[in-house]
Amino acid sequence: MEKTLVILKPSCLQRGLVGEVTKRFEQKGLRLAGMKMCQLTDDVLSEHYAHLAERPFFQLLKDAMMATPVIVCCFEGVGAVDVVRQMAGTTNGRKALPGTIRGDFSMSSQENIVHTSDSLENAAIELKRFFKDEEIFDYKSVSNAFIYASD
Ligand code: IDP
Repeated sequence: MEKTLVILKPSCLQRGLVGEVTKRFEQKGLRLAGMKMCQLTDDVLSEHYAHLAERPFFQLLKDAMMATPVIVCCFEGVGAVDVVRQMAGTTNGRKALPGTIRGDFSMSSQENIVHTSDSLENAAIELKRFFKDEEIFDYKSVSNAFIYASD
């Protein structure tokens, strides 16, 4: 099982898509292991988006992520990092495929509804950034036998 971070961005909250997006991950068969609303700060976003620090849109991106509170989620499942990333679609909503979250609900790169971890290594780092250990729950999912079978 892998755990991955999803952030429901201000665009998700403002567009009234929190239930829709969460529903997609739940219906896919991912287990919700943690979820909370929080107001992000410039400091945590500078760390989270450090790989974009030299890009011209860096401050705009951080401002957009601070425009409202966000909801941070931890989803768990077999191959969860890649599954969640595929469900989100490519960064630019205009290029993301229909059927993906960004492809269905976004028309830009900045306001693209969700953040998703891009590797297992980064998922672990990002989950530690946004959650305390006791905020991630390891309860048993009774539906697993009907989601995974032997593969
Ligand atoms: P990802 O979110 O698809 O993993 P990254 O390249 O890590 O993509 O970029 C992080 C976030 O920065 C994107 O989700 C998007 O909100 C924002 N972003 C990326 N490229 C652009 C751009 O060209 N203009 C404005 N915002 C951008």
